[in-house]
Amino acid sequence: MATISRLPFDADLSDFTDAQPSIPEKTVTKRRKYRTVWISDVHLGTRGCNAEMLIDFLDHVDSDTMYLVGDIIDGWRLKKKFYWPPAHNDIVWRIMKRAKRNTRIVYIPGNHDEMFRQFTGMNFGGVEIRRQAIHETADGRRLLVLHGDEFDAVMLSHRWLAHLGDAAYTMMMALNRWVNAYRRMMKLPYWSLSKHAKKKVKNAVEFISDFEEIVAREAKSRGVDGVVAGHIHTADMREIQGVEYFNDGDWVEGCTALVEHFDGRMEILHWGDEIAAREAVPQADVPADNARAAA
Ligand SMILES: [Mn+2]
Repeated sequence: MATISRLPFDADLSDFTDAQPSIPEKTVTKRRKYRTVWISDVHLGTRGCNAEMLIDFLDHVDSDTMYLVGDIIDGWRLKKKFYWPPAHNDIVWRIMKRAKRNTRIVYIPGNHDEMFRQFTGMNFGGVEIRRQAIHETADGRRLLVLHGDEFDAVMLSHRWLAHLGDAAYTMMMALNRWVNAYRRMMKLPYWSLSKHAKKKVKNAVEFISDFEEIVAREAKSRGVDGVVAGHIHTADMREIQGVEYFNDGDWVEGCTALVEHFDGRMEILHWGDEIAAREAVPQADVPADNARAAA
């Protein structure tokens, strides 16, 4: 508590947004604009965070509303070992700048950034802190937005996986970094290790589908049309028991965002693929949708 109260929340945040980030904002002729963007599980403060990919995303995509669906900052890991490179500050800078440019930003802290939950209902430099939210899409569907760790206790049978998971996951992410550093050197596109591993490991698959079903059941009991969650680092969108289930994935290795188009249509953006598509087209800043359609 004592450490929290010393955080400079009363400081004039324009001091921060007026300063320049270490990685300058890209001058993109026309940013892709969506009605809504959801991102989560960024894990700032850890080596696993794919900050450069997220910076690239933020420099190419804009929205009327942006939801930060938890585990944006990894307070657990930061407590053990302080790690805060300039690129991580640049992400905070870009989010605050967006708020200043009138993007509505709703921050729903997760379990790794639960220290912000005590500020629920408050607003910091245009960033609203909420425990959960109801989002209404352009075509009038109501979506419950939450991080998803609130269901961990229900998933008792998988508790061992949560404990084993953290160590194993940290190791896998280290491996993922090496694999992708090598691939970058060889000019190969970004490749997600755990995306492939998750498909093959039976327990992980069961864990994910149990989570998805529990979350969908909760949404159904709350009488909403759908639910947007994060937490399990697995992007997905599908119907479960008559409820729309969305997961925006993560920026540790999946590097995905969930977006709502202006007509209410939802889509998962795989930013590694978007960068690859952009780089395959000779002219700069051609929207990846066009690049895909042309391919
Ligand atoms: Mn989480």
